[in-house]
Amino acid sequence: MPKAPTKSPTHTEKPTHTEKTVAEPAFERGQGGETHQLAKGGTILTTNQGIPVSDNQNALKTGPRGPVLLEDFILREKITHFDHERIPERVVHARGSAAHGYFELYESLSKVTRANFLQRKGEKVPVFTRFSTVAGNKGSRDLARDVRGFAVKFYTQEGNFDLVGNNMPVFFIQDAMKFPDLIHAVKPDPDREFPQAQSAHDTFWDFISLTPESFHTVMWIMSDRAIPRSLRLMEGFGVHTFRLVNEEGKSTFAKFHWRPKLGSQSLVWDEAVKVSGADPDFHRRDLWETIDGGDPVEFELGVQLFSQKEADGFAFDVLDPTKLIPEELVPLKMIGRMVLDRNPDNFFAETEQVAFCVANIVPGIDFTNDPLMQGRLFSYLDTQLIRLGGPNFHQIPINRPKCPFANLQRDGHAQMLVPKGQINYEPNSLDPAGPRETPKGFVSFPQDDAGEKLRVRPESFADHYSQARLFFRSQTKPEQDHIVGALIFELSKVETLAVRERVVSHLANIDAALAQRVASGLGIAKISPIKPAVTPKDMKPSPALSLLAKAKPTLQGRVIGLLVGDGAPAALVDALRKAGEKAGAKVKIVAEKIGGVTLSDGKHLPADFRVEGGPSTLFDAVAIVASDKSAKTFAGMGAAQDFVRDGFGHLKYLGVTSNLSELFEKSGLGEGDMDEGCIPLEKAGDATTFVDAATKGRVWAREPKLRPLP
Ligand code: HDE
Repeated sequence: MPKAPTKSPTHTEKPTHTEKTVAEPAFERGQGGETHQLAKGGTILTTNQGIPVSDNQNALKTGPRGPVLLEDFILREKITHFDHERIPERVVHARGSAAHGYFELYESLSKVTRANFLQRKGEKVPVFTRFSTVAGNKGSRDLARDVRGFAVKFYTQEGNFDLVGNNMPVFFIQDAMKFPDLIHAVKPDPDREFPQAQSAHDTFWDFISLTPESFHTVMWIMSDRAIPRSLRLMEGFGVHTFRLVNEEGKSTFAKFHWRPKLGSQSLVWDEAVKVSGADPDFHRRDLWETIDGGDPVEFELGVQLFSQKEADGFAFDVLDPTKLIPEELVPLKMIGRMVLDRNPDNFFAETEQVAFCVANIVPGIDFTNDPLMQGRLFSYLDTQLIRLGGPNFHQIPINRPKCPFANLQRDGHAQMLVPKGQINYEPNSLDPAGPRETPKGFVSFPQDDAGEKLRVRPESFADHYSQARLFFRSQTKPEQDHIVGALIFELSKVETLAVRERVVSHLANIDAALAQRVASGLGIAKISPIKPAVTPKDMKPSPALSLLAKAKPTLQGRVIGLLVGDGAPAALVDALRKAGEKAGAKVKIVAEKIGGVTLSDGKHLPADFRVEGGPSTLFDAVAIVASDKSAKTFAGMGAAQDFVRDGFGHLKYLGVTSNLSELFEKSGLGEGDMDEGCIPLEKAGDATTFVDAATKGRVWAREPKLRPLP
């Protein structure tokens, strides 16, 4: 007997991609056939050919239990489109998150560049910015130890300028020829397709150990810069030396820097590992929710400007992408700000289809001979052709210039425009109004580059260790410890002893004590020397390279987690929330149940997280507020114990009511462990003491006791 169709109501999303509205009422139909009339003017669901669909629940069959008919063009169209929903993910930087916004200029840069968007103080141009990890696939976790991409598309009046940078100012290699090797080495092994989104494995370190030029960037990825707290709280760099060219054709070199308005902040490694489990979308969610909540994300754009003469006097080559220019040598001049204030409407259409290209520059900005940059000039357009299927991807809304554009290129896969007329060539006399060259157009800087055809590395690129040493020695003690810890962690995952040993030998050229400590952590007794091509030099430490040296006390844009128990003192919870919000933080409530808690005044407090799903790793500072009864409940809950243990272990400021000693003991923390980062919460007034202390970020003095290093 055929079964009667079940009656279950469905909620179909109102499609936004069709705009077919008709005067007659539209219906929403449940799987069981019941209909709900939509509001007047509601959208009618159609096929891609515009044919109204009368049933979006059931395929066409011969009888209720009969076979599905091939004739069902509605089903076939829907499934076919679905089957083709994916495009190849980016071969690197596959996982990304992006936002719209604008760039606003602080003052005219007309002295150094004729770039139209850099002429008039206060002028704004739209931008689209995509942040990414490099090694992991599209679905990998956000908190992998990795470089972060920082790519900005400026939609200027004279075309798109893409500043396709990273959150580190240097790169692993000096020549584009090595890029596929570097990426093959770090990506999952070709036979087993793991490890995913990690550098802690043999192939990566094998390549590194044979590539001394990579050691400066290795110092950066072993530092906390590789595990940022948020995409909003990290720096960005254009990496290569660019050329700015003014109206008179005079050239000035430029390095681009992005600085987050709220300061930089990173996680500690154990925290990053746990965040990866607690919330693999930690960065993506943070960016989305911040903007969605109405808080714009802001970065300042700075430039280091210098002449050819100055460049000639530096101890390194400005064309070498493994070198940075210390800010103490060429100061940073802030020229504008970028405000990201709108989330994408559609992830695929915008974040996935955006096509950045190093070759997208505008009149007044030019390339240099950095061999890595030159290779990139080829790669990005090439990769878009495979990813986006043909040469017309510039017509996709997110890639389309916002200024007029016109030429005589025609046809090609997925042509979206309908060019009119007979004339598709130039010169022509038949279409005098058609597009023509202009003397104001892009002109390449007339650099005299004549030379022999050679496959060589310049001598001036040969010093591989001095800047690695500069970076390491410019870090504060906790930051140096983290580099040591990261190297020991990563190399302990390398199975081949010879690779571990080779890396340590390179480290000895950077800093003898660093190498000793790592060797000791790995149980390597003897470090064999590797002779450097150029003896490393001691450079004056650059405090600008340290995150902690520059950190300003603040909770702006940070998140405080309050673990609140039933019956907890209402006045204290309220005071904590107010003090946190006054300091610019978001305050999230964590409770035993997602339904929330009842406070001492009998009022109900809704929760943002159940404690299992809201571990302290998700917050910048945490407080635990309990009644005597709920303190007992927490003491018996593994998740509450972890909340305390990790909060303490990740060096956070902890606000605690006096009844929590049993919970602390169960978390492995006794009276003797309490330090200046554990702030007693007795009365409402203590909330400010806790919040003021928490602006300092972390209790660094706690770390050596918790994670002793050689
Ligand atoms: Fe990229 N890089 N890259 N890269 N890169 C790509 O382009 C490449 C390099 C960077 O959010 C790819 O559209 C080569 C340095 C970012 O969409 C590809 C070389 C820097 C993004 C490519 C480099 C970057 C990419 C993959 C060495 C920092 C993501 C998909 C010669 C200055 C952009 C794509 C986005 C993406 C090639 C080195 C930054 C394959 C050949 C150095 C931020 O074209």
